[in-house]
Amino acid sequence: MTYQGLIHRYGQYLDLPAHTKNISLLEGNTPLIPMPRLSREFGCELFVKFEGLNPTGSFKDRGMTAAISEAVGRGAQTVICASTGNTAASAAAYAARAGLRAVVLIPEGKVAAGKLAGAVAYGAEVIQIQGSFDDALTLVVEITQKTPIALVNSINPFRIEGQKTAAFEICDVLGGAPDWLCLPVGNAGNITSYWAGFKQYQKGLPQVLGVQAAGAAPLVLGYPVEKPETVATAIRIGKPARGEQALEAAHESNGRIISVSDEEILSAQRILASEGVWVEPASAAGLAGLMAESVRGSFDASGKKVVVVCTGHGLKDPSIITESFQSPKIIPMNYDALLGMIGGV
Ligand code: AN7
Repeated sequence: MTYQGLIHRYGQYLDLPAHTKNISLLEGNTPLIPMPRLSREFGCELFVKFEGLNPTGSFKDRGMTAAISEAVGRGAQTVICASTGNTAASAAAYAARAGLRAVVLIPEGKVAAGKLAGAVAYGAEVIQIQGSFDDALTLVVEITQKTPIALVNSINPFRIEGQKTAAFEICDVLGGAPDWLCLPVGNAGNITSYWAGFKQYQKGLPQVLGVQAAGAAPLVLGYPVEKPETVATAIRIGKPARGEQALEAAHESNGRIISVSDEEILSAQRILASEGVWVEPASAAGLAGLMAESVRGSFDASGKKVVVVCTGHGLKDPSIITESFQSPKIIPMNYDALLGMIGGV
């Protein structure tokens, strides 16, 4: 049978109410890409779970199919979220599919071009707030408590239900859980979901390495960050809604949550791209964390199965790349000029 999306594929494992009306863009079923060069370097079997290949270009679609399906089934007419960008684009697409109105709140000037364009293209009402993601989330929580507007941030438990499916897919492909799972941590919905998913599926448990950006690392510091800053705008979050659960996942799995610098994130982004996988900066944090840990000698990957979760596509944030190189050279339209430019072949 052809693939029919996550609720169809894994619905029996998802705690969704009976009124749920399946709204799907055939999300999920993303590839677990072997990375032979990185595997050799670390002496392990390293895979990238490339979540950038979801319908709107990020892992958020897994939770959004569930959240929107539940909301539309219960008769909601408007959904709202705060977002660093990917949630906004995903909510906009699934709301469009369901015929709902979507309102998305984003931090002014801090959302990557591909995400903002996505939200607009899918027809969401996009509002910038003069504040951070955390401020936007506070507003969204208040308005959904006082009005019938449905909240689709990952505080919504159905988002977590949907996002558990990534853990199921990894187990199904590998025939069990990997030894390590490395992933970025922002609002901490994803790490919470993976851990819940692995526990529920009972095909083994990975150790979890959660990775925050150094300028937005409340879970490493142990207190909220008032003014988070990082090149990885997706995880520019100072007060994660599911922070406690993220720490629990790290602790229970005998893993940890660490932080990496923006330079380490961008370097990991380049390394992934050099093996054919272009991800947005935040999505490279998992690999950056793995690299930082192995340089410190606190991570022995040898002989292990390691899954690095790459949460969003590189196309989401092209300016990170285009700002760092000069425009391609221009030549006259003739063969000699071309050969001259290419040089020795
Ligand atoms: C590419 O879109 O919070 O720890 O509003 O876009 O589950 O928050 C995005 C988060 C990692 C962190 N990678 O996941 C939003 C938003 C990418 C992301 C994360 C995000 P969580």
